[in-house]
Amino acid sequence: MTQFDRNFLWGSASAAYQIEGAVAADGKGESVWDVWAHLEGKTHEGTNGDIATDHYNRYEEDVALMKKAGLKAYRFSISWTRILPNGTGIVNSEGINFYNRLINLLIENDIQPLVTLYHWDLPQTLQTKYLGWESEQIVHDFTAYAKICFKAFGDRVKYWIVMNEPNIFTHLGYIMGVHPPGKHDEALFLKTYHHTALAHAHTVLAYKEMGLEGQIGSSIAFTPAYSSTSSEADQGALKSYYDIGPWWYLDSYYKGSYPESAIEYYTSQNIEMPFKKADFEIMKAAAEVVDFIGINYYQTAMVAYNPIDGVGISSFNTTGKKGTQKESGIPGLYKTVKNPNIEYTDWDWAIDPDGLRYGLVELKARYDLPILISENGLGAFDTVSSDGAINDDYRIDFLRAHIEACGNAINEGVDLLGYMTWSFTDLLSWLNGFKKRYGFVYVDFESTDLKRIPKKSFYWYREVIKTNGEAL
Ligand code: BGP
Repeated sequence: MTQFDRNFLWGSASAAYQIEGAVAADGKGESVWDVWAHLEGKTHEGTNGDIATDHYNRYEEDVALMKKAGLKAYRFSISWTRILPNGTGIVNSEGINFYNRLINLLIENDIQPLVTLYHWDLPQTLQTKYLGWESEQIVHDFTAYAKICFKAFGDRVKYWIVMNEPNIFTHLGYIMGVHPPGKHDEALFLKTYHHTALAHAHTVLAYKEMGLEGQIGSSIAFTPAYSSTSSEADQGALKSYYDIGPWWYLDSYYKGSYPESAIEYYTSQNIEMPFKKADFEIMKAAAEVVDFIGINYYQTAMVAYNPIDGVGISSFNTTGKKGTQKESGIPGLYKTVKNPNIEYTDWDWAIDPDGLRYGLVELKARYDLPILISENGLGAFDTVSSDGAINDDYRIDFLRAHIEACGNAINEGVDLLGYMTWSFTDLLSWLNGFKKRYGFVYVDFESTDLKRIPKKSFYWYREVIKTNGEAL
């Protein structure tokens, strides 16, 4: 049995756009998501975060529920446009006040705040002015915003997550075209990703220069993979998958370089590389002082060789109609195929707890840094039974198996700082609307009072935390 460290951070995570609502309250500026979600046909059932769970107005009730659940940590993101309505320039003191109130309340309730600086809600002004992440100017402006946050909250916030899933928002925004700004351009994808890596590096260095007491890292969406057979072709596909995918994303943040074989691949496709030599000095300097790797883990992939006339990137299942996800890949390199050995969620995400152990062990071997699981959870359709209860045993099973996997990884030498479930309350899913639920607390989105009801999993997680992972 695993002994979780006594300071192990048991918690849950959220993001500003997905919970706060109050999109124009108290001087908040517009973000790219405030605009995107209102464009015809961009989100499932036309949902948006205008109200979301109304956490901005109900944070006291939400923190009281967190206290009741016994959370040791709560990860949330700061909305850049609450602090700087136009992305740069004048600071909106009401934005600072809101996060001060939230942070102080968490601390009063013995809940450690883990703060994400960027969870995708880019100020619209910067998108309009210089195309946001496409311009290197963003690196400067982001770092300036981060420093404002460090100054305002750094005396109390001891864990900072600079970027949330830069690999996802650039891929969805610049290859698949389903997140803002809705483009399909591989060179821009590489460029914007590189700018996130630079923004992360400059921010980490700025934080260290300020001499504040705390830890800093970024969270990457990590999907470990297996090859579909042991054939040379499939093994080669697996290597391509890792070099173009996870290692590209993680090496740039945590080694300060990109995998050579992936650079060769892009060059062979005549895609211009976005970096300058000097960038790597900054990235390497940050990689030397960064404190932890954040990973958001939901699933694994199974990878097979993809012939040159094979499948390209395909859209994904956003409806929850199981079995509608198609194969997707890069012709000539690899494609993801269905794993016959495991179950899938209604959104066709592979349920693979041991993949978490395996992935953590891989990360330990490659980077040898402490790791924070900054997201893990099950998106499902929940129903309220006639007695008012939400019996989400499937979520309990999912989380139990993943916590066991954390324990196994710790036993294999992984230094794990904590485990944040996605999410605490139900919230808005960017592309899947309000029906794909992840929370311990049900939110009745049909009612105007957005009533909160703790689910069965709420009480289960409370016991897990109380016993420090013994009562699973
Ligand atoms: C991660 C994001 C979260 C959250 C989660 C669940 O990629 O960091 O913001 O949305 O995934 O994803 P989804 O809402 O698509 O089910």
